Formats: sequence, C-alpha cells, structure tokens
Amino acid sequence: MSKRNQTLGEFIIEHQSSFKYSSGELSRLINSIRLAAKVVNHEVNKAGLVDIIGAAGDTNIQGEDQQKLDVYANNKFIQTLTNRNIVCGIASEEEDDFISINSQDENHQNKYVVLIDPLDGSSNIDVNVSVGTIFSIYRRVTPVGTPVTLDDFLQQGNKQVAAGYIIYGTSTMIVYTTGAGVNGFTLNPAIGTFYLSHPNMQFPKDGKIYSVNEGNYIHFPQGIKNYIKYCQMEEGDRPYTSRYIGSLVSDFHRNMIKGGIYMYPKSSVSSNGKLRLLYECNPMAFLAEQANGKASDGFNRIMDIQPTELHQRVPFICGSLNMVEKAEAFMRKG
Ligand code: AHM
Ligand code: MG
Repeated sequence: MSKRNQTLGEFIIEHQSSFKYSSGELSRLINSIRLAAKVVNHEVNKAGLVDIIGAAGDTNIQGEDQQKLDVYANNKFIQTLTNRNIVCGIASEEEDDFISINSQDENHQNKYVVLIDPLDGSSNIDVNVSVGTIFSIYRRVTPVGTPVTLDDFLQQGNKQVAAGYIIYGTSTMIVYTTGAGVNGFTLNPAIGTFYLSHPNMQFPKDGKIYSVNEGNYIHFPQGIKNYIKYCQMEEGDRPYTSRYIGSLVSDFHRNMIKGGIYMYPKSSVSSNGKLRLLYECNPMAFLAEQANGKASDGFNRIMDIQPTELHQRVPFICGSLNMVEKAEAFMRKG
C-alpha cells in the first residue's frame, strides 16, 4: 500500500514494534488521543454556529479567563484518557494540580503520564483562527501500582516518549513523534479518518519567516531586539517575512513546513515569557528536534531544563536550526 493512503490507525499498528518500550500501551494511548481529537474537532468546527463561545466564568491557574471550548476540550481529553484506563496520571494547563488515576488500585499497571494543553490559542476561536491541542507523554518514574507523584510530571523534556499536536485549521491534522521522526495526518471529515499526508516532516535548515509579537518589542531583551532588526535588514536573503498568528501550534506548523523561527522571549514585564515549559515548550521542542529544527530559551536547550513546577513558564525560541542558532548568537552578545 502506498504510504500516502495509510491511515493513522494503520500507521500506529505498523510502527508499534519500533517503540522503545513496546507493550501496545503507547499505541493505545495515541489511539485515545486520536479519538478525543475527533470529538473536540467536531465541537471546535461548530464554534461559529452554536452559542458556545465566551468565557465560562472560571479562571485558570494563570489567572486567565477560560473559554467554554477550553473547558470542553479539557474535559474531553481527560475523560477519554481516564475512561479507557490507559494512563496513570494527567496534568493539564487548565487544571491547578495533576490528576492521579486509579491511585487506590494496586493492580493498576499503567506506566504513562500525559501532559496536555487541551486548546492552545483559544482567544483566537471567536475570530475563526486556528487553534490547537498540544500533548506530551512520559513514562512514570515512580513504581507502577502506586499513586503518581509530582516527580512523574516534573521530568526533563529529553525524557519524553512521545509528543504532538492537533491543529484545528483549514484542515484538521495530528502531527506527532515517538522519537523516530515527525509524521502528519490529515482528517477526512466525511469519514472521520486521519490519513498520513505529511510523512517525515522536516524544518528547512534556513528560513525566511520570523514569528514574534512585535507589539512587545519595547520590553524585549536587547539580544532579541537586535535579532529582529537583523531579520528586517536588507542584506542577502533579508529582509525576512513577518508572520504571527498568535496561536503557537499554527505558527509552529507553518514554520516547520516553510522554514522559520518562532519566539516568545522574556520581557521586562514577564521575566519568563508566557509559554509553559511542560504543556507547550517541551512537546514543541521534541517535535522541532525530531524534524531537524531546534528549541532554546535563548541560551539553553529547552529539553534539558529541569522543571520545578507544573505551570512553569520559560522563554521560547524554536524553529529552523540556523535561524535559532543566529538568534542565540544575538542573545549571547546581549
Ligand atoms: P494560551 O495557552 O493562553 O492560549 O496562550 C498561548 C498562546 C500561544 O498559542 C501563542 O503563541 C501566544 O499565546 C500568543 O500570545 P500573545 O497574544 O501574547 O502574543
Ligand atoms: Mg496554551
């Protein structure tokens, strides 16, 4: 069968034995994410039609208003992963604390924890701009059959077993890695099946797109300001093109296909930037490296940062290898 006609279900089965720890558990986990993605996709697509948009009245741990669809996506992913008895713990950007599953059951042998940003960029929903789900999967470090602890979640990104995102865009896609490259699958909504549409995705080594919220320019570190000026300078293949959707998954996805750099640096008003290490930066960094790109906080590899808290934020620079290295050089010069 041509790879291009391969469904995500077939792909998961075919590649199951190549996983480092091949018990079928990780395959079932990715299958559950696929299922929840379809359900959330259905709801996101209806956003313009039904009265579901707007703050639900709750405020999340970061003090931001939750949109109703955030709540829906959060519940749907947690429900799907819990009901199917596949993971031992879940942490979500929308939950204050992690969730321990079947912590009372000694026979509970599940090994994986999932960290998830159920609907990233949700402020874009009411203007019909793409949003995404980001997920990150680790093996627990505490013994199976015991309740999970914070240590199971505060692992360095380099310990990830799998990571990916779902982009609810002009097409809905799942893009993920299990540490053997990055593959993208596009949903045929008529029959509810994801097909392998983007095998072995790679960041071009160089790019011409820079993505950053330039409205914050005045607050950026000098190194970032200088790099932005470099991008705008007329020399060689520059000036580069500026593209910023304000939806990490969409900006990342475009840059991976076309070549580019995404930056959410620290600033004088937010000392660690905005993005969360565990739910956003680590999974995107794993994907970037698996696609021959790079992810950094300006000085260090994102996946080598030791997390100290669930909702920790870090500066994030990610994309085509040469562009990220250039931005790092500007950061070092200050
Ligand atoms: P969220 O998790 O509250 O949705 O915030 C994350 C989003 C990213 O998708 C996006 O890149 C960034 O916030 C945009 O932030 P800003 O509006 O400050 O540029
Ligand atoms: Mg988010």
